[in-house]
Amino acid sequence: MERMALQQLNQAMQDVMRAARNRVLEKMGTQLTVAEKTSRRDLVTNVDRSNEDFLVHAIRKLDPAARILAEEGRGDQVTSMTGHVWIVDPIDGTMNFVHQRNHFAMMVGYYEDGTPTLGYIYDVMADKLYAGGPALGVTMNDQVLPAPADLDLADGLFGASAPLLIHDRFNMQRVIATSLGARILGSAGIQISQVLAGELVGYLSYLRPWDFAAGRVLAETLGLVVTQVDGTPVNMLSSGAVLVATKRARHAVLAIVK
Ligand code: 2AM
Ligand code: CA
Repeated sequence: MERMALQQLNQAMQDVMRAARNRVLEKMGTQLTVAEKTSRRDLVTNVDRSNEDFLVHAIRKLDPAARILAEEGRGDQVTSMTGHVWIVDPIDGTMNFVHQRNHFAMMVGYYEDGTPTLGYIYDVMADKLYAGGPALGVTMNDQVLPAPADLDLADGLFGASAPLLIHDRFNMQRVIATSLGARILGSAGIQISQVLAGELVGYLSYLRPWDFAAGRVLAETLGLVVTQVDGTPVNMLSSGAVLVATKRARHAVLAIVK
């Protein structure tokens, strides 16, 4: 897509994200319907579903060529990254949404023939919208977001997921012991946005495509790196342990992980 067209699409998508936020805030005042998916820790609510419907409908209107991979299944069967692929997580951190009414995000990533092109992470309660892509740069609420400093693991806080840390998967406890400390929030989107903002030097978690599709676009635009925990490239159509980090922190983490 041409730069002008991308700029217009980026503006329109930010409007869509803001409209989605307003709808979610309205629905938060009403009774939630909560269901378990694969376990009692894997939840979906009526708001996840209706927000996904809203986002999928809005994306199809903006981009008739869109093929949409969406967490709650409102999109398409996407089995290749060819063409215009949109990856949607309507509520990231649903456990937080249900129990805290805080610390959850909505996320959309757009890939053209597999190339990271546009990304959106909206921290709903903090009202912080991270948006952009390689051709446009990254903004937070329309202000240019500078690239974070390339800090080493030893010089910053590290975002973890509780299961990886508790079970010491990949030598996570050593990673944390090397950093200035662990921060665990329960939302991949919000923790990745903290890496974008330079508040964390990295984040490592077992993630599904919609958990990191938007974050990958934004992180790579800011000179951060997104890889699998073994250092190999991520695949946008499969789940895995994904590291988002500064270049120096990535180097340190990959030397520690097993
Ligand atoms: P979700 O709320 O969209 O499901 C919580 O630990 C973080 O990990 C959230 O970003 C959550 O996204 C995601 N998550 C929850 N269960 C997961 C699973 N089984 N595999 C991968 N990511 C998961
Ligand atoms: Ca979700």
